[in-house]
Amino acid sequence: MSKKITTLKAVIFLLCSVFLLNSCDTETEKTIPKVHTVEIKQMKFQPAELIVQKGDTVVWINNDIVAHDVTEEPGKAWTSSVMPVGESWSLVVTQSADYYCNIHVVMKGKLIVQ
Ligand SMILES: [Cu+2]
Repeated sequence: MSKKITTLKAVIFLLCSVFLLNSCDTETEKTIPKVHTVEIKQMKFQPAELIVQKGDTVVWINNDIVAHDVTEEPGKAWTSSVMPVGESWSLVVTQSADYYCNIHVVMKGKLIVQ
């Protein structure tokens, strides 16, 4: 009885391994989403223009001395809400967008999906 269970466990383990290996193979064929970082510093988004692939994640980090936000322009389709100093906020990018800081409207940035 216990030998059967051991064999069964071995078969399940083997099937899982094959499955995992297969999913690894298919993963390498796709474009693996990247994570990009935009630093907010000295009242600027750095870099202000960022070229990304669809599905990539952009992380904004507020390394300035005042609070900022990241808001889509012109429709406010998405917003980080207020980001205190030291906070970060991320977005999975599906389309190109212009954005700005709703607190300091002169601060502008751009996401370009290629
Ligand atoms: Cu700001």
